Parts: sequence; structure tokens; C-alpha cells
Amino acid sequence: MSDTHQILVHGVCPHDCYDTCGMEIEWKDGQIYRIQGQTDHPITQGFLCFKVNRYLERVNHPDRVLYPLKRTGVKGAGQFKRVTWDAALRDIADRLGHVIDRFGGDAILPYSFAGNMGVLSEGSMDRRFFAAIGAANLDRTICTASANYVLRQMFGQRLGPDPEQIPQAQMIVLWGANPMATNVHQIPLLDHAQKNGAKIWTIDPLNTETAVRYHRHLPLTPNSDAILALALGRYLIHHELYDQNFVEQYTAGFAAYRDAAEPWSLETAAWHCGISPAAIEELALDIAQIRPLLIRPGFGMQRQTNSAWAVWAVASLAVLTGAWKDTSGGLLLSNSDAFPLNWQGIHRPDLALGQSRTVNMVELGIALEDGSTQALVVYNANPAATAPEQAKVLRGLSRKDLFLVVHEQMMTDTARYADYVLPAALSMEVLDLHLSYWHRYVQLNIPGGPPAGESVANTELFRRLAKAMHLEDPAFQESDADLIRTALDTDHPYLTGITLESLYENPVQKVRISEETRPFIDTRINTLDGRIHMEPIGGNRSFGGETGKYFLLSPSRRETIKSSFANLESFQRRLPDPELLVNPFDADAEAWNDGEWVRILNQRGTTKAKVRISRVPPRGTVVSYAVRWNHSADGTNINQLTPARISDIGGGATFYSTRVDITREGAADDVG
Ligand SMILES: Nc1nc2c(c(=O)[nH]1)N[C@H]1C(S)=C(S)[C@@H](COP(=O)(O)OP(=O)(O)OC[C@H]3O[C@@H](n4cnc5c(=O)[nH]c(N)nc54)[C@H](O)[C@@H]3O)O[C@H]1N2
Ligand SMILES: Nc1nc2c(c(=O)[nH]1)N[C@H]1C(S)=C(S)[C@@H](COP(=O)(O)OP(=O)(O)OC[C@H]3O[C@@H](n4cnc5c(=O)[nH]c(N)nc54)[C@H](O)[C@@H]3O)O[C@H]1N2
Ligand code: SF4
Ligand SMILES: [Mo]
Repeated sequence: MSDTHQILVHGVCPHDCYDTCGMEIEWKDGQIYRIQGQTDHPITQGFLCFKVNRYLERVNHPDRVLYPLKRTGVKGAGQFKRVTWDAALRDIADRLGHVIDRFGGDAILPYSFAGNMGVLSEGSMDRRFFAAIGAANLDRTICTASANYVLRQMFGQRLGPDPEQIPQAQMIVLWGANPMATNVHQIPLLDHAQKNGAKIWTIDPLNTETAVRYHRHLPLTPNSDAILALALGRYLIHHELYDQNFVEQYTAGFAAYRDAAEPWSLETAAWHCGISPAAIEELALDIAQIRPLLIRPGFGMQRQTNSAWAVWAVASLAVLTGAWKDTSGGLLLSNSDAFPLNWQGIHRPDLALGQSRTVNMVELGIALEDGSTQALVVYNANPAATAPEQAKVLRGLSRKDLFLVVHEQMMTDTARYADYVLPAALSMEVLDLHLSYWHRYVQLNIPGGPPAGESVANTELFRRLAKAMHLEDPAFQESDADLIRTALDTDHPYLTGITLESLYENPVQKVRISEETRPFIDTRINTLDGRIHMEPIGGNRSFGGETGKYFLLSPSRRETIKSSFANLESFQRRLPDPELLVNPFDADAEAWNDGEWVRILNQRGTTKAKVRISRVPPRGTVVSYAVRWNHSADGTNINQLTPARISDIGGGATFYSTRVDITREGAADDVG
């Protein structure tokens, strides 16, 4: 590329977000110069969000890692010196080889998530590499594991209505979702539905911006979702307001469902959920009577101990009501299986050396403390800030005998503990294919220039590591273009005609499912017997051990995506200190003042924050939005408090099943 001209390319926002926006990226003199929402993109509609509007701050941030770095100080101190790629790769290959010889391949643990959601960046060469060295398997559970499990059990796949149909729905239930912060391109669609006369309910313990924007808000007690949903189902059954024809024609397990719902009368449920029986009845009647009915759960409602139970009970409402019969109706929780790529071809599980242990990523702290892990390779994630039971995780990362390699764009809390930090390219510098877990567009992200400094794409990192470890399989020589061709190499009708070449011509293509197609009515139900299964799932997990006085919720915040963007100066200036939102009644009862420092603690850990008196949390619940960098505070954040307890079924995370005590800062030593 010549250094003087200006070019415009199609990019895709790589961050872990429902919206997977199309972007117009302008490069000038070899630098990223301007980033805008794609104007003619049907979902993006020319605007980006609060965070990505500030992307140039991220591109040019002083925390960017641009060269391979080797640790010189103690772990966690963040002291490094620059080394060459050759030297770094040679030493890493030696040390991983040594672990394999002494402890076996599965003493090496990869840890990654969705820092970059590109198909190649999220998981391709890396999967091949770790399979071929016999590394431990990582169960990537931290976000949606319970929902995935339940959807597969009930429907055989993760498919929902097309979000572009939302304006046609007349009754919408946003259940544990806060799209004003996390899914901003859903807002115009919801507003449109509202203008068309739709009634929109928000079911969330918190009085979020979303709850404030739409008609009705049901502030249920945290983690009482399954009970509410079962009470709604029971009401519909008792009053013969459910869709008997649909249940007979399409489902199995109705009797078991009915039995499970039976204990939950309006009164019993109202007591558990902290709302009035009349409010539940009003919602039940709306669900029964208004069509099309769209139930839109967020992933927020499944970060609880009985997560699978909650998802099952809520999803069952979309079945019981026959909501799927309308094109804009049903359950919109995930559209991930609208993209049937050649996943085996990308991941190549056949390269695996044999059986390796599997680690649930929620339990990273345990895997680092129980002696099973000698080397950890982190990319696309920042577990020092985002994993639960942080005290354990940080102790593990500090282990002198742990060999830690981190591939990153930024000097994150995790990178500071690394033996080697390797520089990761920005998505704008890398060819990749993008899907969405919400909408139905396949997109090509076209780089406008080469990676800055000596940074490399995730695929290139693992190509280099494979070479350094003498892995000869041709699978490690495939280029990014080859990988995309492999990914799209399928006969599935949803992907007909979508090829790398056609994506270069038109980088935003809808999967070939007609907007009129109703999931599970017009498509096969992918369970063994071709029926939707209503039998109860989960619900038997005890919440034991959580004794603190307050419920702590730590949902997504508008200004960051988890820890990403929390190091931007604009964010630090706006919100320099960690904050804890508390209800005015609680503040009054405890005589806390706005702006006062408090210590938050429980059996797992402790962190501090400034009180902010707010009407967002109800009485008895406090809120700290996820998440800040430890390093920008006292070395800790809110994940000191969250549990690594696994959900009832599916292995999911339970961040929102946390109780805490709160003391005035300074008194912490007296409590324990
Ligand atoms: N701006 C921004 N956008 C993001 C993210 C971000 O961090 N910031 N994160 C991205 C990621 S990784 C994900 S997974 C998605 C998540 O986005 P969402 O699906 O919206 O989920 P959360 O933000 O986890 O939580 C949503 C709501 O669930 C509520 N909630 C908490 N506990 C309960 C409960 O027990 N029952 C019910 N009914 N509601 C409850 C919370 O109060 C919160 O308002 O957003 C993505 N988009
Ligand atoms: N308290 C609390 N904790 C939570 C949650 C919560 O609701 N509350 N939510 C949980 C959820 S839903 C999720 S999904 C997890 C997310 O947790 P993480 O997966 O740790 O997500 P991020 O904090 O966004 O960190 C992603 C990192 O990937 C890096 N990155 C971006 N692109 C690339 C790339 O191309 N290559 C490489 N090598 N690195 C890249 C970014 O710089 C960033 O540091 O957090 C969980 N943690
Ligand atoms: S974070 Fe989400 S809303 Fe923001 S630009 Fe990226 S995909 Fe769009
Ligand atoms: Mo997530």
C-alpha cells in the first residue's frame, strides 16, 4: 500500500455484542483515520454506540502492545523488555515443550473468549494448535452456556425470529436484557414496534434505561425468573388460555411441564418474586391475548445459580402460547445456528492427540490452584478482570511456576502477569468473517492496511507457534483467505452463494432464510423426535453459602464491553472511581452519603467503591457495572465478590447470584 492515499474499506465491529455492526473505515497515510457506522447497513443504520464512537482513542492508546515483550519484574508488576519475535517464539516453544515432556500436553491450558468475534479470530488456528499439542480443552461457558444447553435440549438448535421483524410484534417481553446499553441497534426496532402499538414489558430487578423507556416494568427479585415464568404458565393452563393445538401438534413433555408449574400460584410466586399477584396476572393476560408475542430474553437472566431452569421456564412460555406461529413471534434469545458454517473444518478436532481434560473457564481460579495447570495461554480475554472469584485467579496468575503467555492489544490486568506478552493486531488490520448471535447477516471484514508495529492476528500467532513447535500438518499453513473458504465450504441452503469472492463484492449478506420463515413451524425441529421438548430442565442447585445482606448485580455498562474500553481516558475521566449504586432507602438506613467510600465484601474477597445513591437498584440490591480494570483501582474489581459456582445445568456462570456485605471503608479489617 502506498503511504499517501486515502482508502475506505468495509469493516465489522469485532466486539462481543449482539449488534455486529458494519463499519466504514477510512485509512489515511497508512493509519486508521475515521470509523463510522455503515449508512446502508440494515441493522447498523449509520450509527455506532457510545464505546465504538470513541474507537480512535483505543487505536492510539498508550496501553497498546506493539512488540513482543518479556517479563523483567515480578508477576503482576507489568515490567517488561522488548524482544524479537524469533527469541520469544523459541523460548515459548521450549518451555511449552518442557511442560509437555514433564506433565503431559494437557497441563497446558488455553483461555480465550470473544474479545474478537471474527470466525477466524475467535477460534480457528488456535483450536488446531491446541488440539495438536494435546492441550487441555477449555469449556467456553462464561457467557451463554446455560442458554445454549436449554435451547438445544428444547428446540435442537439456537434459532429465533429475525430481529428485523420486531416492528411487527405487538407484545414484547424484554426479559433480563438491557438493550439501551448492550444492544443499541435493537432500540430503533423496539421504538418502531411501540409506534405500531406494541406493548413492551421489561422484566428486570433494576430500573434500567430500557425499563424506563417502555411501558411496563416488572422489578422482580433477582434470580426469581423461573418462578415467575412458571406462575405465568400455570395461570395460562388453569384459565385455558394456552395454545392447546400448538402444544399437541409440536411438543413433547407438556404433562411434566404442567406438573412443574403447578406449585406456583400467583400468590406464592408473588411472594418469591417480590411483586404483586395483580402485576403477574396483568402480564399473564397480555401474554395470552396479544399477538404477535415476542419474548426477548437477554443473557443477563441466565447468569444465576438456577440458570437453565430460568431459561427453560421462560422459553416454555413461547411454546405454551404458540407464539412461534407468527413470523415476528416466538423466542429471540439466540440466532447463532442461523450460520451453519463448516465448523469441523475450521476447528479440526481430528488433529487432537487423544483425550485431554476439560476445564470449565468459570473455574479458572481452581484450575490454576489445584496443580493441574503448568502453562496458560490467554488471548481474546482478560480473566484477571472478568473471571469470577478473582482473588483465586490472581493468586493463580502470580504462581512462580506458572508459564503465562498473553496475546493482547492492550497491557491489560492479565497481560501484566505474563512471562511473554505478544502483540495482537486490531480487527481493522485483519481479514475475517463475522456472524452475529442476534441478527442474520454474514459479513466480511476487510483490512485497510497491515497490522501496526509487530502485532499479528490470532491466526498468525498460532501459525508461528505451530512452526516453532515443529507441527508439520498442512492445516497450519492455511492462509486467512483459505480459512474463510473452508468456513464457507458447506452445502447448507442457508449459505448458498455466500463465498469469499461474493463477500468481496458485497460484504454484508443475509443468510438465505426468508424473513417470512417461522422457526420450528416452517423449519425442522432439530430434536431426535422432531418435537419441541417441554420437560423440566435444571432447578435443583442450592444457593447455599450466600449470606451477605445485599444482592449484588454487576451487569453490562454502556461505556465498556466488559473490561474492553475501560482504559480509555474518556471513560476514566467520566468515571474515575469504582461506583456502587444503592437505593435511597438503603442509603438512608445505613446512613451512607453519596460519594462516600465503602468496602464490599463476602467470603470470596473484597473491593471498594464510592456510594452512588440511585433509583436503578431496588431496596436490598446494589449494583456495580461490569467491569473496571483492577489496575486503575487498588488492584481489585467487583469480580472479587462473584462466585465461580457453576449453574444448575450446562456449566454456566452465576455472576448475578452474589450476596455481599458492605461496611464503611476503613472498618474492613474488623469484619472478615
Ligand atoms: N455496552 C455494552 N454492551 C455489551 C456488553 C457490555 O459489557 N457493555 N457485553 C456484551 C456481552 S459479553 C453480553 S453477554 C451481552 C449481555 O447483555 P444483556 O443480555 O443485556 O445482559 P446483561 O447486561 O448481563 O444483563 C441484562 C439485564 O439483566 C438483569 N438481571 C440481572 N439479574 C437478573 C435476574 O435474576 N433476572 C432478570 N430477569 N434480570 C436480571 C440486569 O439487571 C441487566 O439489566 O451484551 C453485550 N453487549
Ligand atoms: N462481574 C461480572 N463479570 C463478568 C460479566 C458480568 O456480567 N459481570 N460478564 C461475563 C461475560 S458475559 C463475558 S462474555 C466475559 C467477557 O470477558 P472477557 O472475554 O475477558 O472480555 P473483555 O474484558 O472484553 O476482554 C477481551 C480482551 O480481548 C482483547 N482482544 C480484542 N481483540 C483481540 C484480538 O483480535 N486478539 C487478541 N489476542 N485479543 C483481542 C481485548 O483487548 C480485551 O482485553 O466477562 C464475564 N465477566
Ligand atoms: S459494540 Fe455493538 S453496537 Fe457498538 S459498534 Fe460494536 S457491534 Fe455496534
Ligand atoms: Mo458475554
